[in-house]
Amino acid sequence: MTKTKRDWIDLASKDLKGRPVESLDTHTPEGITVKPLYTSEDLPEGVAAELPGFAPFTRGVRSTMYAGQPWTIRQYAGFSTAEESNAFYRRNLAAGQKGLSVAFDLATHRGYDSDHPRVTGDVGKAGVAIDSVEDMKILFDGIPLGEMSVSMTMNGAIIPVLAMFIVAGEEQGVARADLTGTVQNDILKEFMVRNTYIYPPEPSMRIVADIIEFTAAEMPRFNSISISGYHMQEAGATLAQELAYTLADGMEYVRAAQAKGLDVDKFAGRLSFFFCIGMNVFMEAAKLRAARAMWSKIMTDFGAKSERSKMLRTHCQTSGVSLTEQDPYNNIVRTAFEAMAAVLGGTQSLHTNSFDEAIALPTEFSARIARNTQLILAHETGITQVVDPLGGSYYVEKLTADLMEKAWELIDEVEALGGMTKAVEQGLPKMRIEEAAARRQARIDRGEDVIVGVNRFRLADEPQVDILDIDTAKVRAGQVARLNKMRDSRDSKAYLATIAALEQVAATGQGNLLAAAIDAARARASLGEISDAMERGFGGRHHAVTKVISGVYDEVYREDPEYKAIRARIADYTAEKGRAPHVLVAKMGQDGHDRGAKVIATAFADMGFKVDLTDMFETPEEVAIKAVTLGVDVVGVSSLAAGHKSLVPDLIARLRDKGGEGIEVVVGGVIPEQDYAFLREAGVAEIFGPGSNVLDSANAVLARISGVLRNV
Ligand code: MLC
Ligand code: 5AD
Repeated sequence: MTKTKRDWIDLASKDLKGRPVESLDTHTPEGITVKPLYTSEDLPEGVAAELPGFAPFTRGVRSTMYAGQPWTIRQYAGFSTAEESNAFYRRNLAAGQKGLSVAFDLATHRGYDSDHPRVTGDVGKAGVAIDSVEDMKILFDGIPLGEMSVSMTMNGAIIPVLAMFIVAGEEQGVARADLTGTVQNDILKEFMVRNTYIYPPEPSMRIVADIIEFTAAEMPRFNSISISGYHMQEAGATLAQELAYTLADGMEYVRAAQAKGLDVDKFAGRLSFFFCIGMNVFMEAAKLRAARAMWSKIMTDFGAKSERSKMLRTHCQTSGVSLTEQDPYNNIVRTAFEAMAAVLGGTQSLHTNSFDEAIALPTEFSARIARNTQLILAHETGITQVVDPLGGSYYVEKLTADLMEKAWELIDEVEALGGMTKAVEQGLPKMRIEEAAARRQARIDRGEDVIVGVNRFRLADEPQVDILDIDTAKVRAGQVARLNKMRDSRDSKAYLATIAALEQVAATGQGNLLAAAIDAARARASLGEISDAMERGFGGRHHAVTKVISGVYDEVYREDPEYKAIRARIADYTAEKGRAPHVLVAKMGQDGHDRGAKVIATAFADMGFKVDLTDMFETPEEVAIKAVTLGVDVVGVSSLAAGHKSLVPDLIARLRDKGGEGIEVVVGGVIPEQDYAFLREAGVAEIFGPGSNVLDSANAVLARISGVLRNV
């Protein structure tokens, strides 16, 4: 006799020895309840009839998907100089990589030439240093730009970088109409999470629209934007938030382009997307399916007629934040599962992270394993043979629908504020993501979210892995020499005229910024000079307001005995001294990753510390002045872009100069073990690497402060 759901519940209750079946339900951070069993009753209406290649594209944007053509293996990479990165790209392409994806250093991202005094610690560090067309030509030397599709992750300094790419193409003999690739050009999420903005939101949105306009008219094979949720998940967003805010950003860009009078079908087919793929395998695959269905509806509502305009084509990258410094070879396994989820979700292009990611940039060895993870998926697993293999899964179809529902709610909230530009100005999405990040950290610290090798199954002895270290001083010297040579040999009249014209386009709002910048790049204006011209035209750079949110950590931790104990210790300290222990959480250099700093600030404030946050992108000098003026006990530096070896000793020296020698300096973030001795030698009191428990860190900091005051 056919069994019913009722029969299953009875059987399960018996197996659970009387515990209700609902006790197996899990409640995800997205607000979705996941049940232990899904059946045909859970299948949303209409899904059985859906086919790939047709709107709403839930099952994939291509009719045959990987059976017809596999996804693009596109590894994000860049370090040191254009020469070194070029050689690295060529080796990778020879070994099976299919597309390029350029990582620029933070100086370039923020529109500074390598000789700018604010970027001494950043040149060539987290990506390749590019100052001019000359560098760009070297970067793609021997790589035919008419054939190889190139993605460039650039947002703040997108105008000079894309201009230089176009000129490098010209000088290779490739017309701009034949260039193929993608630029990230997604500024809204920079204001929300990634922080490599340069100008205020309004001129920044104009830049995006100008690029969409220019590429729609002149570069038919080029994707004008890569609307990115990746960094939201990295910053702690739930998958529903990542999905919703990414699509809401997309809607805002469509509006910006339409406001320029562009016909939606003329540009929408070259909008592309970028998502993060974390460890929740089925939820991640469902997220990509949901994203496609939602975008198809959104674009239909925007009046798109062409099917191509309604296709959400996406790149994916496995999650950096899911990787651990502890027992790092586990990261190979994590990345493989995440890559599989991306492929099950139907991505067009994929980057797989290297296992040493939580420690440093990939080495040749770790990059090989990361790439081979995709080659094995594509060639050995049989996963490419069938389109949307999860289609019709009761669970995945229901998750797809659940995620859509959650995401529509969040989109409605943003729309009610007047769209994403307004929502970003008011800080709503950023705040929601920071709350989610603090909750996640608290769940990890409490062991509710298990991370193998970190909060469970920890090794007694950690293996040391070889890491890539960049000599920034050497890279910088080479860059400065090349810049000087270019400045000395260029036609200064042409340079001045094109720069003045660009400034004029920026100031008046008349004309296309990219078109003007191409002329300047051709006349050998540097990246910094092009950025500065626009800055003058727009009337200045953007300064973000940093704020400590409170209460989130407390909400999760309130009843925790260890949390209560540290709160009590801080309360005692405060009563005894007549003031709370005071911490300045600092970000220095061009490192924009502020999730860690925000989580620490929130948690420490909830425990009873007095907490101040510096602005983003401070110099050591500025942080030292702030610390001394505020009279803090400790400066906590958060470093995720490898600048710690130059910035932290500099900070300690400046504190000493300014009478702040009693102020302790602690450092947290991506700090390789190899650097611990160096930092301690420089005077760092405590180091908290990735995976540090926040309560332990707080105890250590408090002990330091108490000790310091006893010594006085
Ligand atoms: C593909 N094609 C098919 C097919 N599959 N045709 C028929 N049948 C099939 N089964 C065709 C496509 O139509 C297309 O042509 C061509 O083949 C290429 O396929 P694609 O699917 O468009 O792939 P690709 O060129 O790789 O483009 C993928 C993309 C693009 C659209 C997602 O935007 C992209 O490459 N994005 C990468 C972004 C990236 O690397 N970002 C890194 C961020 S790192 P046609 O004519 O239709 O184009 C980062 C970290 C940080 O941000 O913070 O620093
Ligand atoms: N090379 C390779 N991967 C990089 N990432 C960032 N910079 C580089 C680079 N230069 C990766 C890391 C990080 C994510 C944002 O991108 O995985 O987590």
